[in-house]
Amino acid sequence: MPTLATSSSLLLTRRLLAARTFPTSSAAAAAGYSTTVKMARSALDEVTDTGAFDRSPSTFRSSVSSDASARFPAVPGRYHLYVSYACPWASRCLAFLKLKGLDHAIGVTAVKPIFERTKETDDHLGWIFPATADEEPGAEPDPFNGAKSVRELYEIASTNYAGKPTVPVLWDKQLKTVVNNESSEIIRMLNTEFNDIAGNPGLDLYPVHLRASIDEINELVYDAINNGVYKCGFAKKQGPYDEAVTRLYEALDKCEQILGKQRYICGNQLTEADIRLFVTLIRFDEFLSSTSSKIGEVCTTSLMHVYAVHFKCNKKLLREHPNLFNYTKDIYQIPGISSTVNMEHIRKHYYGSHPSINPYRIIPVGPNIDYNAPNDRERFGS
Ligand SMILES: N[C@@H](CCC(=O)N[C@@H](CS)C(=O)NCC(=O)O)C(=O)O
Repeated sequence: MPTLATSSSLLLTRRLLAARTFPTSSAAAAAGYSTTVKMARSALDEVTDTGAFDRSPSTFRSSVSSDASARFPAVPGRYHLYVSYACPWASRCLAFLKLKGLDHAIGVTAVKPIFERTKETDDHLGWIFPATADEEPGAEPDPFNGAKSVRELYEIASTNYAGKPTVPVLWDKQLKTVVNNESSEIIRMLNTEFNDIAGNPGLDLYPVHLRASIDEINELVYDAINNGVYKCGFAKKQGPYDEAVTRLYEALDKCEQILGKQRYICGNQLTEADIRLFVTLIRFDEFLSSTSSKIGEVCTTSLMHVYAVHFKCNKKLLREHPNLFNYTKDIYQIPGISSTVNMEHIRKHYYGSHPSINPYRIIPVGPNIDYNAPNDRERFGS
């Protein structure tokens, strides 16, 4: 059994070997991007010959900095976040925007939830902007580039982009390019680099004294839970599914145990590790609650249980883990967080965008869970 460190370095080596080059646009070159990326067209294509899902690394990895002389200085109004409300990775960025009080400084545009053809000239399916603001509640046309798809944004940033056009995208309106499309890095920038303009600059979700513990939990949670549910759902052979589902439930059991002793996953203080865990947990079982279609607006309710059903993570439901279940409610009830959870988009996306998993796009019914219901987490103090 390889150690965590060994398995991640093996993964890194494999990914570096798989990398190849693509030409960058002048904007991207001016922004100083590396030209080496691994190509892939959609997450459903990222399955190896063994039948296992193998996520490719994000491509754009520059940073916004609090230093005014930096290439990407943290100034209000310059950056925009393109998201899907369905996407857990994008949702963690939305949660940081809310918690840090940055929604006045960084705008958000959400795509439509169901993948569509992004071009008439090929069959790529991906994220699409609606043509008008009333086409799909919560989704809006691209206000800055008039792009039809997220793929078009990547093509503005990099000519002939053939990688996976993912969300979230942290977009620089001034240089018309993607600053960063890796949520784990975007949340760190939101945590520290915008403090001069943040409504809540004192909140540090990656505090120095907890970093070792946060890093350790993140490694477990990313591999076994956040990405683990995708490894279950996208596996094309029984063996990789069995392996992923075993690791997933071992990790959930570990988190369940930890949360029996303390309010949050790294102690009695909310950290980024909680947000990273929450975005997967909230997509696990079905859900019934008021949700928002756009940050701040409340709209309809819906039922779903995406990972338990669609991704075959059904050994045990979230609500059968009392600590994890109450913890999910606790995080959901933090002011601002529920407005980042749009169950209608989540449900439509997963059941509607993966034809090889759910060819008829049937949305299963489920029992109702109200994540606004009381929880028992204050027993660890507030
Ligand atoms: N590592 C990236 C992953 C982003 C990602 O995979 N996003 C998905 C949505 S949940 C996506 O945009 N997929 C597009 C596709 O599969 O074509 C991050 O954390 O930002």
